[in-house]
Amino acid sequence: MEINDIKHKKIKAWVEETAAICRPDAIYVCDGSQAEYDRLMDEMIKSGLGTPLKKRPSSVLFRSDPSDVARVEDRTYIASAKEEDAGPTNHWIDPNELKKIMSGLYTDSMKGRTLYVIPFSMGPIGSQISKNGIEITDSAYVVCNMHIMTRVGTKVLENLGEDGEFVKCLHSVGKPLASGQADNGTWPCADMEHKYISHFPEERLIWSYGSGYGGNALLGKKCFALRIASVLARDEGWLAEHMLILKITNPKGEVKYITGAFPSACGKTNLAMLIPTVPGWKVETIGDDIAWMKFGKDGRLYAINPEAGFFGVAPETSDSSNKNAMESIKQNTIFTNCGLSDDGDIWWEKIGYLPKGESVIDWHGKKRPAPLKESSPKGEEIAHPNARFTAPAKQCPSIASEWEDPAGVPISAFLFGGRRPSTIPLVHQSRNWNHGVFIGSIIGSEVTAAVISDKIGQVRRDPFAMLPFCGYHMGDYFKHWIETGKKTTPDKLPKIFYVNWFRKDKEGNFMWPGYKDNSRILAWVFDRCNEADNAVETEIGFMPKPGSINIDGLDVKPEVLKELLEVDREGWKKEIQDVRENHYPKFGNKIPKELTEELSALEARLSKA
Ligand code: O2Y
Ligand code: MN
Repeated sequence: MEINDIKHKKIKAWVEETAAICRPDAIYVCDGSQAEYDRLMDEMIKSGLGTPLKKRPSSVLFRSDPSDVARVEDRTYIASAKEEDAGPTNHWIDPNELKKIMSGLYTDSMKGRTLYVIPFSMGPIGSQISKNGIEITDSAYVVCNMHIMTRVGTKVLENLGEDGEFVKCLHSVGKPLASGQADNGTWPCADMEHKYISHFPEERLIWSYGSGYGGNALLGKKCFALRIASVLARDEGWLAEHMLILKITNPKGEVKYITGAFPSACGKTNLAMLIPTVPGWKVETIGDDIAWMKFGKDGRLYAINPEAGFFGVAPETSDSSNKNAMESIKQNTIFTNCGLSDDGDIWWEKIGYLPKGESVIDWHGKKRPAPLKESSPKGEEIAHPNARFTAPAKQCPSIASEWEDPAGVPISAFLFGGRRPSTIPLVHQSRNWNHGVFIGSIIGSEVTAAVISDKIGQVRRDPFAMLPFCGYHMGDYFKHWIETGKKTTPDKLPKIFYVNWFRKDKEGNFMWPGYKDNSRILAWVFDRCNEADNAVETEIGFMPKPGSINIDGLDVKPEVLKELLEVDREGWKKEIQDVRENHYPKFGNKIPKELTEELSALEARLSKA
């Protein structure tokens, strides 16, 4: 498609304006077809950037530059008009100053490259909950990833018509080519100090420069679907959350949908694709990372997964940790920064088997002897620890038939979790909505020796798992959650649960098996949503009645389960002190009074007991 085929005047004008600054050699408007995807992939393979995988049909491996392997939080900005609106947990720069710096960088930045226009929809096209975006990029790798992660092409332009609303997403890898110069198979990107991942919330605008990787470059995901969408959600009265979405069916055939927010490294993708061990129950996937939720006419919250694919962490994904993910990546998958084995397949640490053959090529592109162990010392990994697969969600065996329902699915429960070796029990339910918002506001994970830090043992709080993704002041975000609870009757609101799969005993061993057996907790949550008589009221909320968690066939002793489900009063008192002295003060006077009231009420209940 050509630029003159664009009927939407504002889109056409924006593309022309951008091209006049970035000066690409060519402009191409993506139609979203398979032929387009195949052509761009072929070009990247011919140029030496992509390596086709003999063992996986239509799948290609890419290796990025070592400076470009993950989201760059230090270079991520919320350039709101007022600094106060970005809040203390975001990097703020004056939008005019930032635009000046970045306009300089964008000038001539696409020379020698093609400017691709990607019309995309976050969510099923035409859904009342979905939103459109246009990403301008000079990276074919980004175009192919966007094909998988979003709905791309002519059908989106048709949906936009002549004046539909869209979010402007501008991306350049920041590596212009001189005449006759080529990348020669190397990953184009700019130096770290020139990478900028910038958000202008008032203009619903994203400018990304210098990185071609993941969340920095696939602008529909973290930049749009969370940072900009969280602002839209606040202004329009809905929720844009960093949450997976699950469908659960009980042995009677009754269905419920739940969402869940977890900080990173808590097994969110594994939970999203869980194969239950509890007999008669079925768990299916609607989404693994992001949920957009709006109230329906019936007063319930309906969720869609705004994405169409998974951008999952590869290392440690195996048939035993996540069989459904392994099935999802058998074909039509883009792999980035994985190892390559002699038989032409990808390989990564803890994939569940050793690579075939005598050598492997690591993520740097270096040939090495095939490993004899499934794990590698830190810094010597064959696959980068943040190596990724990009796979179509429809390839997941556990994908629910209604995952693309434009109406969304009605949500019965929210799960909040974290990696907490002590204090937080296996599961408890909030007393009410505001208490649940309080729980969401304090979640986080304990810093372990796996990270070099002087904060070992301290809780790194990640409210609602949104710390790097909230596009405005987190105190205002808490307020938005409190206000959301007033929009319908309490019976229609999702019930809120706090789960912790990561309790450890005195010897440092995990007390709960986790993974598939988390289905036993999901079953209890499900029954709670039916007001089952399976809970007791405690100071911290509702907890499972003895015998109400099914542990048949599980190697967990009843006394261990009892300990997992006890209220650790001393631990909670320390928790309250940390929230009061260290966590909430970060948000200044923006902390809603409802949350400090919840904190005091919890303290009072614990001191009475
Ligand atoms: O490193 C990146 O660019 C990807 S980050 C990511 C990808 C998929 C799902 N979640 C995340 C995250 O950081 O939460
Ligand atoms: Mn995520």
